[in-house]
Amino acid sequence: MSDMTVVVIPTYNEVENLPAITAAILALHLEGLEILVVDDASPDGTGQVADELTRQYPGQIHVLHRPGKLGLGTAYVQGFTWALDHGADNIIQMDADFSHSPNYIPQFLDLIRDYDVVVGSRYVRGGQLDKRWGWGRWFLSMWANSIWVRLLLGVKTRDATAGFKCWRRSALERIGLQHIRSNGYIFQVEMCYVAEKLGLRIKEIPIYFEDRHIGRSKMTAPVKLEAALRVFEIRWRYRSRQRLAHQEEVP
Ligand SMILES: Nc1nc2c(ncn2[C@@H]2O[C@H](COP(=O)(O)OP(=O)(O)OP(=O)(O)O)[C@@H](O)[C@H]2O)c(=O)[nH]1
Ligand SMILES: [Mg+2]
Repeated sequence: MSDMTVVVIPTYNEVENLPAITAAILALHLEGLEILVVDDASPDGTGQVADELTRQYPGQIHVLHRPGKLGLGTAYVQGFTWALDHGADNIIQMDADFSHSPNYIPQFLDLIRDYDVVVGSRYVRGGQLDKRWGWGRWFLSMWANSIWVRLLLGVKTRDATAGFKCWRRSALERIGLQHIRSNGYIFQVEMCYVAEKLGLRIKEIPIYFEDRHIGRSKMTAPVKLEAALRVFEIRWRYRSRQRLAHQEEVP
């Protein structure tokens, strides 16, 4: 029997992107692959469109509705937990806005046989940011990853803020999602940090990160600033290795 994979897509106001991204994923025709949409009562009606998709592709597309914008971190924790309960062997996380091309999914699934986490990375050799990015935006993103997160937390992963990843089931079980506290965009950093501390085998592969074509970014300046400051919170929370001890217990 082939492995089962769940692709978790959190959405907030992605009404135009959702049908297209789910179609592109299903067009890969990967056996045992299902999609879970986690929608936060998007005012633009993404949730209803997701419901229609579940009827159109029964058993292939699923949706979790949450009552309001509760944040990216808890959307992932809930989505991952659902995927584990559903029996997934591999769990992929990606955005709805086509920044994460579904075309990398087969490569992720190939590599996850030998690694615990595969990361779609903008900052390894061959990785690329959208050509339309000005140098200011490029510099800020590069700085956030290479200097801020890597220096403050000592992570080795080049793209510590990456949102395009594939997790092996056992990796998420080891991490213990109930221990993850970060909500918002810093969730990615906490997961990366804990994965490294637990000694999980991480593989970064280069991706071309394309800007969203449709819809609006939720990544505003105050959101970026908050994420930058939350790095200190992670550092504080994991100041002693005690914090990770329960995750290291061998059952
Ligand atoms: N369920 C849920 N999804 C969210 C929330 N915030 C963002 N998302 C989704 O998470 C993904 C990433 O969000 P984006 O707004 O694209 O943020 P980003 O990719 O960091 O920023 P840009 O690429 O500049 O647009 C998208 O699929 C969003 O719809 C949230 O609070 N709840
Ligand atoms: Mg995006």
